[in-house]
Amino acid sequence: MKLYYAPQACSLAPHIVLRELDQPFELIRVDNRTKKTIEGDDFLAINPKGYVAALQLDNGEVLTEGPAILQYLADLRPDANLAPANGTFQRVRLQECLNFVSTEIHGGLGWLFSSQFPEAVKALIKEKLFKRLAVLNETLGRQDYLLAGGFGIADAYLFTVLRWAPLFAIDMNQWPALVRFQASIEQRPAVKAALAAEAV
Ligand SMILES: N[C@@H](CCC(=O)N[C@@H](CS)C(=O)NCC(=O)O)C(=O)O
Repeated sequence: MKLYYAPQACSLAPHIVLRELDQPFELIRVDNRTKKTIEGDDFLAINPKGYVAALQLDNGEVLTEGPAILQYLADLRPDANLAPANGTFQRVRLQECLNFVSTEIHGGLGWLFSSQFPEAVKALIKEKLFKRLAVLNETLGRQDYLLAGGFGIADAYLFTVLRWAPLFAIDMNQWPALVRFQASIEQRPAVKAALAAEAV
């Protein structure tokens, strides 16, 4: 498998999960500005959407969209318990969680990267985002992970996108459970290895 990634980007989540699962994989860096891989290949030919993460399977198929990639990976090794089994209600809870992280947190923070938005628009985005972060703070004040069953793919995803918050002068200390969550996930050997491999 090949994981196309950009440092600090949302592709860190599948990167962490690949390492959590001890899956052999090749890490291929993409320049999001030029849409070229580190080897000079045209990334748009690999993923016409032009964004990371993209996972190329050994049969050549390319899978995109973080929540789909994460679930595909978790299902390769059900014994690792990174996702509840397909067909169970808990799996639907996981999908609820992945969708929340994707649309409300990743989506919200993602807009803040835009240099074209006026500050007033960014303030509105932050106002909405902060309400979502307060909900997560409450959940993670009650339990160590997003789903009660232990560390899973949604945690890797949330950890990844929350790392962007300080880039936008968001003081995470207003959500102490999120600060604790970030610190605890960062201690995982797979997370340390992924961060080191991305050199961030
Ligand atoms: N819907 C996609 C969004 C992926 C995404 O936002 N990727 C960002 C990095 S976090 C990216 O590569 N952006 C470059 C671009 O849009 O040109 C997903 O959930 O995987």
